[in-house]
Amino acid sequence: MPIQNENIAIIFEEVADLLEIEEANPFRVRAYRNAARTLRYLSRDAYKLVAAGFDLTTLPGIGKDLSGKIQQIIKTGKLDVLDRLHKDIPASVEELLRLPGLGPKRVHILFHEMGIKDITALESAARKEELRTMPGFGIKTEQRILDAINSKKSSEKRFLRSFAMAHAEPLLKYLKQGKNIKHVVIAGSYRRGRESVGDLDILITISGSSSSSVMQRVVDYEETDKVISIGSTRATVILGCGLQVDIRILAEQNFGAGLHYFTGSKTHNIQLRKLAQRQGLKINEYGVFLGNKRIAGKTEESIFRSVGMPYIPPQLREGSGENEAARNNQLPDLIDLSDIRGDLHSHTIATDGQASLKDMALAAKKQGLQYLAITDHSKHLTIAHGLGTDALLKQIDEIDKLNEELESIKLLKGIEVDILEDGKLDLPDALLAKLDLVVGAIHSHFNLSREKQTKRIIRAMSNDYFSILAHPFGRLLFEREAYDIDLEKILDKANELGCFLELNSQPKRLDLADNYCRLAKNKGVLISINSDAHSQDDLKNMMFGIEQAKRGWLEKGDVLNTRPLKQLEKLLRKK
Ligand code: DGT
Ligand code: CA
Ligand code: CA
Repeated sequence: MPIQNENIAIIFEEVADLLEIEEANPFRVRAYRNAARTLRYLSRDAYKLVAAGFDLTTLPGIGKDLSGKIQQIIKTGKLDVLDRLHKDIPASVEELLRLPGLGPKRVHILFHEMGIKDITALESAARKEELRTMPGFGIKTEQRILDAINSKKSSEKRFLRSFAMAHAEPLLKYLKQGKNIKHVVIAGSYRRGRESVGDLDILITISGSSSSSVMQRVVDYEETDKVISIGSTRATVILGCGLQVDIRILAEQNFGAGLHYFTGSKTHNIQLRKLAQRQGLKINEYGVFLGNKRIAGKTEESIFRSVGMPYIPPQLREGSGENEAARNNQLPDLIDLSDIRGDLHSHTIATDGQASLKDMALAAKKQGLQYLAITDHSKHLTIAHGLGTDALLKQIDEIDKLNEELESIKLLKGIEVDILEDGKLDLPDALLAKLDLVVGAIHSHFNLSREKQTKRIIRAMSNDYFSILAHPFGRLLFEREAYDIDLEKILDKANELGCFLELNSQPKRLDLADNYCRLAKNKGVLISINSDAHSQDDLKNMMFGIEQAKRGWLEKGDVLNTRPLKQLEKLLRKK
């Protein structure tokens, strides 16, 4: 994709910042900043102007030198002067610029006069009260820097979606009970269904004008631990669990525009704003404007409609093609929890689960499922008391018997079999042949090379009885990195062999990740969204998997376990 004006502007601003740290000629610094501004306000793409032979020096603030630099960026994506500056100034020094209160002048002093190269050094200097005596600093600035470092630290902390949900939903309920409160919605990454959130962004509309009583309600909430800031329409608090909550009160007529703006993502918003600009429209958090006339903003639908688009579900709003798809009427018809017919990965007390076969079956029936596959661990996974041949044969019998008495739910006989280091499966083929499906998983040797790990999985999938590759990357959010595999190769092989990949719905796993779901979809490999339940309650994990699947653009047809039992059995037998 050709470079956008915004990106050229960002490069110029970075050059200006770095030059200022180097105490370059102020006129030179200003020239870059002016050029950045010109590019931002330019209504046409610079790369198109250049391609058409347009003379950039006719633009305000662009001389011969800068025109040449713009052309270099368009041509190569790089800029010599920036490369040189990067050699002299470490990235960790540049990062200091992003702390509120620190501009290039102060960073110059920190870097060149105090030898401070990163945030850690800065924090320690501030704690030792060494900053306050430097020119342009003082006690107040020193304190502000410490505050900024603290808030940066806490803002970098992210929380699992499931954790955020456990604290967000009660707060939402509490707020809704307040009188005068009309709408309460959680926007931001939470609404976009992300697997983790940095903070919660809550939007409220009220009847009447008593915003202060609403803010008081937030402060009075029993889980509110600390009030960071509070105003008439905005408040930021920290809950006892550590989650930060940003609360904004919006005017009813702007609700759609505000909801859209604060749902983000930022990238989506910027793209949509640009698209609107080309139609002569301006979008901001208060609405869509044609000149001074507001033409949309009460609902989100009205925002999209005003730029000629259907409604884009929040889970797609990442600036990864959804705006184009919407314009061409090619948005996916996203899968919904109600499309799920069964669950193909679950455990019982026979291994590390907490419920019996029957209890799991009844719980699945209660969830409205038609089938539930029991896939306990195999013997290699000793910490989970994995099943050997005899124990599995016994379970097979039990399931057959139980199925005779169960109504409107069928248990499928399965196993979560370990994929051994060499790619062989942990149980003999003759035994696997007796099952309805085989879910294969890696639980050891995470550190093999990409090539070896990929080969290992492909060898496992090539087994005649292998059905589904469980949690393909083995990642645990905030705990364990994914192992290294060539997913494209694995998907191609899965296609060839008639295997499926899992989207494991455990909130810590959510593996496959959204972008990989999308890749699987594009390759035509069906995904099985599984709860990996270890208890009756865990069956509800499915909802987390569904959010991730939506973020991966999956439709009903892309998902294996949306099939009714008969069709599923056919697909499993195909192999
Ligand atoms: P998080 O909290 O890190 O998980 O991610 P978000 O997406 O919830 O980000 P957050 O809380 O900083 O802001 C919420 C939304 O507000 C974000 O998705 C888009 C919007 N927003 C915030 N700052 C800006 C901005 O500077 N420009 C634009 N266009 N939108 C912004
Ligand atoms: Ca947020
Ligand atoms: Ca926020």
